[in-house]
Amino acid sequence: KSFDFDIREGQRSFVYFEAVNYEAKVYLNGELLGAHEGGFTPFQFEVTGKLKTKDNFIVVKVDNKRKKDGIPTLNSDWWNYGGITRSVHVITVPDLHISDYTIALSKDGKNIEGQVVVDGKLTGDKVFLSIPELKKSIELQPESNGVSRFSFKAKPELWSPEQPKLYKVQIQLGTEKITDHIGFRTIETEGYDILLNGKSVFLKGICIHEEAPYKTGRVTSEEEILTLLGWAKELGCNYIRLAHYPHSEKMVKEAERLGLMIWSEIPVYWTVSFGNELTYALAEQQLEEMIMRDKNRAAVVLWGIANETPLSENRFTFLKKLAEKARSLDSSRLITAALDTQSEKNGSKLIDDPLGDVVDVIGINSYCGWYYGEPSSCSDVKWESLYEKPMIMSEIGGGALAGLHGELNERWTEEYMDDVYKYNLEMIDNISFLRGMTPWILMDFRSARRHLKNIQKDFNRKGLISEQGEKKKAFYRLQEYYKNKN
Ligand code: GCB
Repeated sequence: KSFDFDIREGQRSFVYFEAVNYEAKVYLNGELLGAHEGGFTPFQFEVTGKLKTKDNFIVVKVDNKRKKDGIPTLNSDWWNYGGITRSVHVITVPDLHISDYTIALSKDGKNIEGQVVVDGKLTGDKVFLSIPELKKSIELQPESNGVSRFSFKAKPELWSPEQPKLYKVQIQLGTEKITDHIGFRTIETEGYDILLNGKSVFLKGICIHEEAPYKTGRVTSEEEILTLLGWAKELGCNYIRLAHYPHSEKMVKEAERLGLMIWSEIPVYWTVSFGNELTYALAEQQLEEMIMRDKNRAAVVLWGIANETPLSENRFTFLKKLAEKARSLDSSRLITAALDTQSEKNGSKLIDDPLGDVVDVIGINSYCGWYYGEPSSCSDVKWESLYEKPMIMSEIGGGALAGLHGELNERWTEEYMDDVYKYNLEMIDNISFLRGMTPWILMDFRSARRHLKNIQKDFNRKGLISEQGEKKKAFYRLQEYYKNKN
């Protein structure tokens, strides 16, 4: 659809894409603006001086071909919807404008600190930052590179799942005024504990794919977001794992408003080309775009850098570098990865993946009762770890077709799946260093790998809820468990 544009002196304009999966080439009025690779994070191109007053056309050539050296790679257990999957915006700002800001509570919890970055020619211009509710208002003088840092004493009411307090923050530069709603909290680990605002917390979570309830396809509306997050709240969650790629900004913001802590990850999934430098560069770019987008979201407590990546030297080098990059971009959050490699020691599972040394929190995916063992054997599975770090069970679970009932030993029935949960929850209670969990998964989701006739019908059936909103038995078991869990 063509659009008109009001061209004004002293303004710059950008075309901003929330997400295009997977490769995008963007043209404005027949001229190539640029290209982008990576399906779940935002990017923009400047169009100042290129827009006409009438009949502008933006054309996006999208290629969703799977690539061996891409992130993700050829193989994934989700339907990788292609195309322009999120909104596109034309943004206009003054020549001199605020291009970035980071605002957070300091690690010791005593100050609010951060920086505002301005872009454009400075002639003594000042930036004003205010948090009206805290009666705080400061004036900043950007340095010649446009950056102004600040730190001031403050005692805000802290953001937490019980009290997801957000403060209105305003930043002003000339006539430009930006308003955000920001929460303040600290997150750290101490031994086996995860400390939110200095207190040990157990992350009661669930994994979520960005799959729309009822209609399937990608989540596009606020209503769909609220349905998914509403179910997570109903389950008793204080935490969610947004699998296996960055979800929309709206999803993150709504979760924050509802008091759900977040694990957000990039699709370094299974066997990507760990030996390929270009693949590394792609992963790093997605990591950076994810962090840049959500660094002001208090709800995000964990950056996930990988999921179920088989052991190799190349993989270790790749992921170690990625973790270092994440820390250099954002030293305030915890780094994690979902691991599925461990040894057996005296009948116990021993977490000894070398990546355990690199991450702050160890995620473990383990499908006892589904991919190995009888459900009833799971309560006897014991876990040990080489690392004195918190562990999160980042995936456990089993599948069922909603409405299919039968004996406990009949796969795909709600009873079987419920039994998987029953014994896995007993196993979980025996792991002294476990500080959180996100069973797999909130809702059934489409996958090109799941063809079992009459059961899967191209859906992964490990959802606690079907894609038509029917809750399975295991939903209520986990709900009961979370109700009694501190
Ligand atoms: C896993 C993967 C997840 C799959 C799930 C399954 O371990 O991390 O993406 O969908 O198992 O259902 O097999």
